[in-house]
Amino acid sequence: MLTGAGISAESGLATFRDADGLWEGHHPEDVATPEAFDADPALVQRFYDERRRALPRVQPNAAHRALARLEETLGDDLFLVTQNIDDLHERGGSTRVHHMHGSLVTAWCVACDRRTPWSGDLLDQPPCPGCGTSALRPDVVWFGEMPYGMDDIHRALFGCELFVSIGTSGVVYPAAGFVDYALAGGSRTLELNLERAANSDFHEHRQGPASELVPRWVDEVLAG
Ligand code: BJW
Repeated sequence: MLTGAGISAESGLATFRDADGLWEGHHPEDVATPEAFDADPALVQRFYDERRRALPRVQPNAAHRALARLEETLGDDLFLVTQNIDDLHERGGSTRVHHMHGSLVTAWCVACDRRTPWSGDLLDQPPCPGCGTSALRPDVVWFGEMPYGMDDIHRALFGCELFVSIGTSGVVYPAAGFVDYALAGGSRTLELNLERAANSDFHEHRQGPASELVPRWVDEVLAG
């Protein structure tokens, strides 16, 4: 199971590429690359500080909660990987979430490589609780960087019974290639999205808002 920004849209978090999305006010290459961070760390820290500050103001929606219900029944048989850096899956009740693009609620010290739970700003260059240097950056994966946990993800994907993609545009790799990887392993594939994604080789598409599609689909699965 792969989720993207669309699953959090109805909670009030902007997607990236939709009209009024996060990129509307920013060029991706100005805020989501290591080069951008080197060139203008304050701009990049502000972009992520604002998004971190927004988290307490939003709540998980019915789609997040439905996936938590599914996990209660399936346990380790559900492998949930999200591209989202928000914490709405966890706050919706999911306990086994793989954040392949990192997380807003941890900070990464590039000096000592320690990751620390974080809820405040990073713009003012706070010291790392581990080594005391001011080398904290958002613990997120930018373009050109290696997403987290790829070995585990590939192991879970290949040969899985069903691969479900929820609310992602299918333009950012490697996540956009997961459907092909699952298909190569013989899996059935399903897309739940407001609009068909760019990588639309799924066996089945259901079109609509995640807060409606996901609970309905989870009910079907749980009913057997
Ligand atoms: C709803 C809804 C509702 C709305 N209900 N649905 C060619 C081939 C392969 C790779 C590349 C390539 N060219 C370049 C690359 C590499 C690059 C890449 O993919 N670039 C593309 C732009 C072409 N990828 C990388 O660099 C990745 N690393 C990598 O490949 O490492 C390998 C490597 C490394 C080094 C050397 C050599 C190899 C890293 C990618 C990191 C992406 N990072 C970001 C930022 C993370 C931090 C942050 O959040 O700021 O991740 S970019 C941004 O896009 C973010 C997202 O997770 C990601 C995906 O976005 P998502 O979730 O799909 O959102 P949207 O807005 O695009 O779509 C929203 C969807 O929701 C839409 O479909 C709507 O319809 C839907 N929706 N409302 C249901 N209510």
